[in-house]
Amino acid sequence: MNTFLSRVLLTVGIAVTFNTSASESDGGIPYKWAPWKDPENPMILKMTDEKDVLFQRRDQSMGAKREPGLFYPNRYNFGPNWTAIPTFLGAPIAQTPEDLKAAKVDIAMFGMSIGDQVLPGGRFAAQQMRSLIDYMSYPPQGEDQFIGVDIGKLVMADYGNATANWMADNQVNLDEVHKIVSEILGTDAIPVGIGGTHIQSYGFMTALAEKYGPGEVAIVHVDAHYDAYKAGAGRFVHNGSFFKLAVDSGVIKGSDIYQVGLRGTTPGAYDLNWMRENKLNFHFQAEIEKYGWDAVLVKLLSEVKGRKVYLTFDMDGVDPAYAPGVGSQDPDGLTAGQAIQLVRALGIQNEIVAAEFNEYNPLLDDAHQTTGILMDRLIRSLLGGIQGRREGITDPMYYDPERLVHANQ
Ligand SMILES: [Mn+2]
Repeated sequence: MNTFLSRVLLTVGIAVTFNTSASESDGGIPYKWAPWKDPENPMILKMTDEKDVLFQRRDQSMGAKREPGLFYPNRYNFGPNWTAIPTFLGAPIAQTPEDLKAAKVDIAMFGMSIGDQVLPGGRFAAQQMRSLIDYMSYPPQGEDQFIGVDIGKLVMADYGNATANWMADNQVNLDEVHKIVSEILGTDAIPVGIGGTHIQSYGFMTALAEKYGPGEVAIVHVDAHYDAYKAGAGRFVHNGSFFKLAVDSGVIKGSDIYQVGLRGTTPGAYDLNWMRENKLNFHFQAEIEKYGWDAVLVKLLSEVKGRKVYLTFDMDGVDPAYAPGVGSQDPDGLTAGQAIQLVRALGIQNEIVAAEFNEYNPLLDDAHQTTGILMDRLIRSLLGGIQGRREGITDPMYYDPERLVHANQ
């Protein structure tokens, strides 16, 4: 149906509904003045149908004809973001699964413009990550300075954004997240989601459950928050409740969840009991303080050893001293170094099947974009670990000997 026709029908539909609605009101605004909530109104906008412009995908045949493969938008081989049309890590662009397959892409990065945070701004994170004012963010190259592995050997692509609707109840964006993650999983590439807020993890989990079956993928969850709060805000799932719905609806098992960095004012006794009953593997900041980071890291790595891993990394898991630009800050937390070590170690030890870095709020970052640059380095460290594993490194605590001893020692 074309847009004009749907607009006409929408108008007619609303007009008809004004006269035929069986019930008049739910006690709030009368339905005749609130077509969006009349349960019998056939013209209620469904966010995924063509009446909603924010979900209409572009007709790709509008572009120039080209063979499937990567598209390099920039004139120069080399240069930081501000010299270029910005993409994630300066990577070339892929638009379709055929592009990913033709170029044998290893890492398909994509952005999310979802924006439901306590302090909103995550919707801007993907674009900010493409255009950090950071001398290092030139095209994907450069050795990981801990393990001496060149991440430029991975074939990377910027796969565009997975969500367009920034105004809606963010549940409606989850279909798009699911579709894009599924598209990428259908190739040999690893989906790496960048930006947005934590609700999107639900779309990752449903796509992974569809591909691998529930229970096959371990979820490593770095966060100050446990994110298994009950439904609320008129939603089944929001950025603090997605694990609860995922477990309750059978998308994952509670025992698939491995949490690191929990602290602050939640969970309460009821939810902590739910976490225990559902066998979540949690590592509170209390455990890190009591036993030390090294011990908890070793424990976590042994718990997930041998499993496929989906990493969902909330930037507020890191101490706000290192990551001030987040949607819901909590004092204390992982240091930047601990976070970098964790993602690198996971990349080496485990088969990473998906990853996602969220809750970065660039509006609250400092002038030097400290949080954004840390998120960039976390992504690079994960990729370093993944490439290290491909090159035969097996010890998650491996260090490049060249970087441990200098010539005069
Ligand atoms: Mn959080």
